[in-house]
Amino acid sequence: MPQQPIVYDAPTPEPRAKTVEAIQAEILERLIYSVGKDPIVARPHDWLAATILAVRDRVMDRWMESSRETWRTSRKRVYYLSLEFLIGRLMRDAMSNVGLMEPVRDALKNLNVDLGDLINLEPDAALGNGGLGRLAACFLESMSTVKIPAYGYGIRYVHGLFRQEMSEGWQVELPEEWLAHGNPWEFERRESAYEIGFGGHVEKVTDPDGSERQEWRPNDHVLAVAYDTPIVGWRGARVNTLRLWSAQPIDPILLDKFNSGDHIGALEESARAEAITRVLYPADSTAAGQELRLRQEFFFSSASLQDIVRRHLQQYGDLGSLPDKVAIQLNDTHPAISIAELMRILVDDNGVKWADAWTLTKGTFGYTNHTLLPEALESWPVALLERLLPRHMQIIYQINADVLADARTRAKFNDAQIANVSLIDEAGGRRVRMGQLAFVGSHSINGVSALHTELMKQTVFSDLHKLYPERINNKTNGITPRRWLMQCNPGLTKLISERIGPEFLDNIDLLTGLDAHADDPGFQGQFAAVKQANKQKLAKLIKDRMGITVSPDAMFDVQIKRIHEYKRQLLNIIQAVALYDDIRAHPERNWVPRVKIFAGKAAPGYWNAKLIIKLINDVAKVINNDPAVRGLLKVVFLPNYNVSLAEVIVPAADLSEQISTAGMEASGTGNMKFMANGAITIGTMDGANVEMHKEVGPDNIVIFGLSTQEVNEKRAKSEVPRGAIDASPRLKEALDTIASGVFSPDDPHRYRDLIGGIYDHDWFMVARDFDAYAAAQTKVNEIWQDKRRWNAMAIRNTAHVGFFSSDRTIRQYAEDIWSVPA
Ligand code: B1N
Repeated sequence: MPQQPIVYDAPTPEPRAKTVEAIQAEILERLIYSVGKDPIVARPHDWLAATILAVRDRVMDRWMESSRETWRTSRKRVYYLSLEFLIGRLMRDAMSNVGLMEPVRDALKNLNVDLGDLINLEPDAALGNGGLGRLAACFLESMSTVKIPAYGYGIRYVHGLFRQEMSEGWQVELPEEWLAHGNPWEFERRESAYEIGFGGHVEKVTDPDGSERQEWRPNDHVLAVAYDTPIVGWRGARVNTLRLWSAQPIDPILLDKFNSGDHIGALEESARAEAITRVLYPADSTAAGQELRLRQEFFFSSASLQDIVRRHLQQYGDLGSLPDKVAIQLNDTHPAISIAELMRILVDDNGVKWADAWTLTKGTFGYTNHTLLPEALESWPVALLERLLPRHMQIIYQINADVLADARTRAKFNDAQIANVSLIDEAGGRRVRMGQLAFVGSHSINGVSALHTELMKQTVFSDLHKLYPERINNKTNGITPRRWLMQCNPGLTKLISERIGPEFLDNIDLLTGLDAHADDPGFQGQFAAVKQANKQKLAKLIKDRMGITVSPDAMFDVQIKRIHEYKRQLLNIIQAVALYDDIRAHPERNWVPRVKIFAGKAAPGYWNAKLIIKLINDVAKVINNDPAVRGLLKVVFLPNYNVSLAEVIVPAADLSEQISTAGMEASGTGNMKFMANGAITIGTMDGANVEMHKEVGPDNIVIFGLSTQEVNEKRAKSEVPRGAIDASPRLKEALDTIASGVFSPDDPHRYRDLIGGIYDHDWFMVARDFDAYAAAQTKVNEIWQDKRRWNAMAIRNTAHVGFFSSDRTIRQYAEDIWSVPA
């Protein structure tokens, strides 16, 4: 039965006052009554907790009002299902979005506490690997900002992405402990708990009316418990919920075992259940492939689906209206099992006819693809699915039978095409392809940049695209300008406000107003002064953490992102070696002083990525200690890259390295953050770089290298890069220097295989793009030496970043995919 919450018109307490006095009083009150600490002995973490609670209180009324409004108006809800949410710190974001920065700063000052210190104390919620997880976090903030009723659904990992330390230049992974001091942001919702089944068998049951249906009888259950975090939009426009699921045992202790003396065995179930949400898989752009990962995927999919269906039934009483009131977006294939789970809930639990259930399912789901890399496309062995989720495997077979029948009869597909669209990969030992499942079960399939979407149509999904040509669409990624401009770069935000007025804060497209000032020497000077101040801050951080002195007058040349061969940190460091050789050979030339800054984590099992980190550190050690290049070249690898570190590095960058092999980076989003903060991009025609080039214009970005098509041709011909290497003495010298052990005298062969890969096949086109890259770097130097030109370009980058706001992206999802007004 539809059920309206009874109390929604009941009077509620007045929203908390936002004056300094009120906030100060409440921080103290929270410290004493919630944290339980006497102000005289309170430690910084206690003040942080008290402050977060006071800030959180000022979000609660908007949070409740947002959800009441959705009930009252029967608006459609959007559910964003993602195995990753890389949100980082929340306090500054929340304070800034509800206009509390200044009063909280003053309140704390009166209490002798520095707000900046507290901000830096908050742990990052690193529940994601990289771009995909950070995109989900930007989307949450934008959905609140553009006032869409939305929920993020994911996993409350006890340990987020590992902490990276360096041991003699090698990456070492340590557990990350973001919950060590508790998490004042979250609300545990014991009442929103669902049983999640695994294993068992399927039974045919006959209902009293004589109809037959399948029923899944799992033999293993865990409990999914909800934890809610408020996500505040700009100016508190709306507050949405991030609901993260935690796995708990149904029976916390097996008393039988305990009583019989098996004290460890008594806790077995508990340990098994909690293992599901204990740790985030650290692989970025690769499929994890283990059973625990599949358990994570089903666990959070099933909990979310049960929650969505329960809420829908509570409000509307019937499932026929599901696609009108519910939009579920699948962030890559990680939650794709949701499609089979919704079918099971509809058909088995609610008696909906198969064909109707399929229409409802397709109407409800949208799927976003984030990568074409073959190693990242998820597939699960049929045998594993049969064992873990037997009913879902049956459902997948049935879906597949329907799709293949459609392909044969309507589209007249041949055998090769049938094999391509099949949900079952028969080649490599029978596996279920999750991309195919997500595609056929969704009404919309989108890529994340124009180029990537085109490539989706031509490659992995070419035959599915022929079968369902209206489904693939593009939604170019974006970033939230609140976190990635206003919060991380208050100096620039103030300067822009003074110059073109503060209206851009609410309408990012107004940044184009800066174009008119790009050549104004006065404004250029102010713009450069803000950059210089940000660089000083980063220089201090580098000094404090690494003991390396860098000059803020040098060009800060930055590549920060996950370490991956396709992202080509190797190309960058080889060019640094070539530059090092050049400077030593020609010290008399007019060199542009550079600091090459790297940061990023490697997947723990990805040997070449870890070796590239070691190489960067080995090269840094030699270069930074060579008096011959002092003041001209430094190389810095900053450990433990995360959202908070990015918030310091991005505003301080002069040059943004976006140099992936063309066709391999689906979009990139770091590229957009640098653009917003007035860095100039050196990049390939890949991912969203293509659209940045279009938005900012060819004169304001430095593009180099092979196109996607050229890369494909070279790969198809299995052409060896010998020619490129022989033609480039600088490249050859740099490669030979590295391979011969100049940077690794303790282990001269350390880089032999890494460099050998470039000689042998050079899959990532490092050799074949080297000369173009080096020439592009020379061009960058020339621009740098013409300060007025550089500054004008930098300003124009900020001016044209509007398109890359995630508000724009979300509005397009809302309009084209979700059919919700924004
Ligand atoms: O998603 C980002 C894009 O901007 C990047 O170009 C893209 O590489 C990234 C398996 C992934 N694609 N695939 C993943 C992450 C974790 C995992 O377990 C794959 N990440 C991306 C946002 O669209």
